[in-house]
Amino acid sequence: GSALRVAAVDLGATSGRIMAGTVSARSLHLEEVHRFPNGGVRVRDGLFWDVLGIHREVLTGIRRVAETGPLHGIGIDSWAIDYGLLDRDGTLLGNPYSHRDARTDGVAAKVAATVDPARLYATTGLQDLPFSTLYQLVAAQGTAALESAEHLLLLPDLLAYWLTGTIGVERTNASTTALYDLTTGDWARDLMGELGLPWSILPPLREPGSIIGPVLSEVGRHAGIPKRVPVVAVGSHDTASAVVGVPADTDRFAYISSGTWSLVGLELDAPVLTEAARRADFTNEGGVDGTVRFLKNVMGLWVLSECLRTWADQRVEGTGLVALLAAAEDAPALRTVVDINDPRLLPPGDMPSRIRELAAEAGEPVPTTPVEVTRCVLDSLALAYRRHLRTALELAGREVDVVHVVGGGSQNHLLCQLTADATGLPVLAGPSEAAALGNVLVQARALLQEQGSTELADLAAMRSLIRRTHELHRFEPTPAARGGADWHAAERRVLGQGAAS
Ligand code: ADP
Ligand code: LRH
Repeated sequence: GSALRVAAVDLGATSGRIMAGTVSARSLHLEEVHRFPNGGVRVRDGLFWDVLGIHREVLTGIRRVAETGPLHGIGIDSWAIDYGLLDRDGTLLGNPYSHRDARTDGVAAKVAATVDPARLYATTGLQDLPFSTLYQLVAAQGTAALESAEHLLLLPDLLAYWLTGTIGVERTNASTTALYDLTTGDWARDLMGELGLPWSILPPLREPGSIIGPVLSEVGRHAGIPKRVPVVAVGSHDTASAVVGVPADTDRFAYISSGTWSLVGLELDAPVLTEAARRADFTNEGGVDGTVRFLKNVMGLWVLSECLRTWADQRVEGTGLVALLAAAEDAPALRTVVDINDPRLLPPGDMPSRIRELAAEAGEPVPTTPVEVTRCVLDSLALAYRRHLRTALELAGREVDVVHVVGGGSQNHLLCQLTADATGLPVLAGPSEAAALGNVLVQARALLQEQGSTELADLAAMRSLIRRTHELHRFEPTPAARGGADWHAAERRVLGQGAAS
């Protein structure tokens, strides 16, 4: 058949991008038509997303796709967990909070006093992130917004609602909220009821690959988007789309979805809900086609980008990303390692000072220069990947031959090499826009199915198409004989610091 051309809206916490994706049986092409910076906006003591600004940028991007060729579909994915509330008129009740906002401080402990953490894990299968949607709703109890709310929408669903007028929550993203029961495949209404939360605000679930509806004609007219273009539910959790976009040609692979967060784990057929998995605080998120994303959230390149922001604010010379990474390559390996998942690194702020504080506390050499801090962050990230990957394999009883690194961080060749060294496994890096590719492919399959075609039938077919059309970078572990560093000893240092996270 002829090529399909769709708009993939992929919203990261650091940047949002809109891509034109063109798909045929043998080709897959992604063109970035619009990119805009994203980040939290602090208002008095709250940290929010500028969701109207994001909506405007999304419309701009979709219009540009439409202006440069045919437009057969629109799909939206974004970071997980955060949400907006609508009142009974469908009006947004305030700005969505960022999960990095402090209002959830202490909430997890409060909930644990009511709901046994083992029961919570058995229901949700999730790592105990302090800022889950569940904890955010508990923090919001008693607020006018929550009391007036009729509908809770996750961010991609809110943006899709503004395009189509249709209310629903896509399943992969629902699975990240801790409001979802992965054993029943439905909202965890009992759990919410026990916590006094209004479960009636949870909308119907929708499947990745289903058609949400056409763009409303008045919306299209204002925004310059052609009439009746279908909005397709993709794996609307960006990590779900990124895992679709992992160009694996075997099932013996691990992945790191490397962006603002690093998501480190495996694709499985069934969740691992053992006591050992709970103690290791591992997540079972829902993937596309019924897969399970068994993974760990690692603090990610957020730490580095907050360092860069701090240095830029302080007008420190030579602190552009590319220059720093080049210099960090020559810095001594594993001089300073810290627990990169320390909760103090979660909120925005002066990250270099926090890294120095963690190093000093741990009795590690305190990094002073930006290059030393950068190297410490990258070494510590790779060390975390090493530990969590090994744990994932042990818990799932699996073995792998390769680690796929996708997302913006796959362009960080130093981090990719360190990841190969730390894990002792070859790393295949790329594509950097795996989430957008996953978004495009799930849309394409849905639209092809509408035409009665069975192309791109499964994840293997999608991945094979990516592999045939995208170049990957390979990194081999450095042998000890050629100066490979002692990752085992470094890991013992961090574990000695009490790293439990
Ligand atoms: P998100 O989707 O969470 O916004 P991305 O997947 O876009 O994040 O990844 C952003 C990160 O990718 C940046 O913080 C940066 O560290 C890294 N990155 C982006 N471009 C490059 C590059 N050219 N070289 C090295 N790292 C890069
Ligand atoms: C990555 C991500 C991750 C979530 C976090 C909130 O962008 O979606 O999978 O845990 O953001």
